[in-house]
Amino acid sequence: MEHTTTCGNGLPGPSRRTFITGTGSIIGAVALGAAAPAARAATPIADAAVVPALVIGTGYGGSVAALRLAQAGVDVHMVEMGMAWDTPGADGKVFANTTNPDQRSFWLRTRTKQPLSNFLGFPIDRAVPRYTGVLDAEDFAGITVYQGRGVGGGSLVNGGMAVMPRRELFGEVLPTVNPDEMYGNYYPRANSELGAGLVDPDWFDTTEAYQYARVGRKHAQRSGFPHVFVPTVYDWDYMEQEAAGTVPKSALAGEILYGNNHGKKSLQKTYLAKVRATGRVTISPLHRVVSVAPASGGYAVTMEQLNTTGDVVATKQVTAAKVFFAAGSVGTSKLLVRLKATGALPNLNGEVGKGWGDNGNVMCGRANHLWDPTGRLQSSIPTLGIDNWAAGGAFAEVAPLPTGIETYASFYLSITKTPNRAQFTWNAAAGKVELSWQTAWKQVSINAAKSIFDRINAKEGTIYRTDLFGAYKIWGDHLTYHPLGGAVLGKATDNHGRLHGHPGLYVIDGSLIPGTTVVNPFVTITALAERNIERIIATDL
Ligand code: FAE
Repeated sequence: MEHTTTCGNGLPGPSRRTFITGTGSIIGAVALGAAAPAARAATPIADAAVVPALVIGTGYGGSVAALRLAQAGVDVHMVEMGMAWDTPGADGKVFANTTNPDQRSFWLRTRTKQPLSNFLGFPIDRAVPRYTGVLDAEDFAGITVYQGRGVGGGSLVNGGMAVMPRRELFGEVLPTVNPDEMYGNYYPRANSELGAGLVDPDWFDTTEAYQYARVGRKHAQRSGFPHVFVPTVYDWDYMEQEAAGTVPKSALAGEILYGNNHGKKSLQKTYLAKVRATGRVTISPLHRVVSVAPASGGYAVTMEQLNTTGDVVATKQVTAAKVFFAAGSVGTSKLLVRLKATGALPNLNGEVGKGWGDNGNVMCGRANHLWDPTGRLQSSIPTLGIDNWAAGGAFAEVAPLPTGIETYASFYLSITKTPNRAQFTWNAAAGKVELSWQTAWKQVSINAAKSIFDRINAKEGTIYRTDLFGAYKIWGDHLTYHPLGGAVLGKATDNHGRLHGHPGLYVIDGSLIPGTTVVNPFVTITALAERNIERIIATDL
C-alpha cells in the first residue's frame, strides 16, 4: 500500500520537513526532557493589583492571547487553577505514568476515574490521595468531561494529534469564519507555533511501537476505508531515540493521560516558552477565578488561591482593563452562565451557555485474532486515523492501549457527526451550573462508528471487545475528551470573540466553537485564537 499523508488525503497538514525547520529551537528544549524549563510560577498576583489584561486559563486560547498581547506591548497576567507542573516529584518525574496513577494524576479525586474503567471486565480504578492533579474527570448528569488542569491546560494530558478539518468540512465547524483566512494564514501559523509534524513513514512501518497502528491500518484498508497519517506535536526524533534506547522513554513508556515527561511539545515548550521570553507576562498557578464584574477601570476579577488539596487559602480581587476568558469550553461556560444568572454580568445575552457539544466522541475496542497481535510496546501518541467522514460521518483515531502486555485489541476514539447540542444552566437551589447532555444522545455517534467497525469486524471475522468500559459493555459512550461550545462565536460573542453586552470582555478558547471540529480540536482552537487576537489587538487596544 502507498504511504498516505494527511496532505495527500485532503486533510492538509505540515510536512515533516516543515516541522523540523520550524521548530529547531524547540527540539533542543525537548531533548532536555523533564529538565526543560516549564512555565515557571512567578510571584503570584497580589491582592488589589491593577493589570491591563488578565487571561483566565493557560490552555491553547489563553496562551495564544497572552503571547500576542505581550508581543504588542501589553502587560498580561494569566490566572490558572491548576499547578505549574515544573517540579519533579519524589520519583524524579514531574508526571505519573498511565499504568501507575498516583496523586498527580487526578484533579481533586480520592479514586481514579480512568477513561477505560475496566480490563478483562474487572474494574481498574484505585484509591489516590486527593490532590490538584493534572487530569480532571468532571462529572455532569449525562457525561464525564476530561480536561487538563495546570499551566498548559489540555496540552499537558492530550494525545498531541494536531489535525485540521478538511477544508470542505470547515463550514460545519465555524460557519461564520472565512475559510480562506484560516487555511491561508491562521492554520499554518498555529501548526508552525505548535510544532506539528508527521511521523517518518519508513520508521512507522518498521518500529515495534506502531505495530498496533499498522494492524489498524491493515484492517481499515481491507474494508476499503481511507486512512491518513495525522500530524502530532510529539518530537518524532526524540521518539526514535526512545526506541533506540538512547534517551529516557516517555511515549514508549506509556506516558500520556497524566502528562508526558519528555518528547511531547506541550504548550509549556511552545507558546508558553515564547510567552516567558517576552518578559511581560506573569502566571499565577493554583488560582481559580470565581467572579468578573464591571468596576471602575474595567472589571473586578475575584479569585481563590488553592493549596494542593484544593482548599482555599486566600481570596484576592484585582482590577483588569480587559479580561480574556480562556478557561476551556466547560470552564468559560460555567463562569459566564453563573455570572449572568447571579447578576455580576447582567448584560450577557441569552446565547451564553448554549451550543455545547462533545465533538461526537465515542470509544470502542475490537478483539483481534491470535495471529494479529497489536504488540506489547505501543507508542502512547496516536498518529493514524480512519477518515470515513464523507461516507459515514466518522473520523476514527487508531489509539494505543499502552498496557505493557499483549492485548490483541485494536482500540479507537471516533469523532462523529452528531446534531446533539446541550446547554449549561444555573441551578440556584443547588448553587451550581448544570449541563443538559443526555447519555442516550451518543447513539448517533455509536451508529456512525458502527458504520466503520461493523464492516471491519465482518471482513476480519472479529468482534467488539466488551471488557473495557464495564462488564459486557462495548461502547465508551459516557465521556468526551473534546468539549466545545457554550459561548459560540457570532452568537454569545461577535465574530471575533468580543462578548456582547460588556465591552472589554473576550472569549478566546474552545467555547467559541459550536460543538464540533470534525477532527481533534486543538489546532482549530489555536488558529481561531490567532485570528481573533490579531483583530482585537488591531482595533481594541
Ligand atoms: P484548555 O486547554 O482546557 O485550557 C483551559 C485552562 O483553564 C485549563 O488549564 C484549566 O485548568 C483553566 N481553568 C478552568 N477554569 C478556570 C478558572 N475558573 N480559573 C482559572 N483557570 C481555570 O482550553 N485535542 C486534539 O486536538 N488532539 C488530541 O490528540 C487530543 N487529545 C486529548 C486527550 C485527552 C485525554 C483530553 C482530555 C483532551 C484531548 N484533546 C485533544 C482536546 C484538547 O486538549 C482540548 O480541546 C484543548 O485543550 C482545549 O483548549 P482550550 O484553550 O479551549
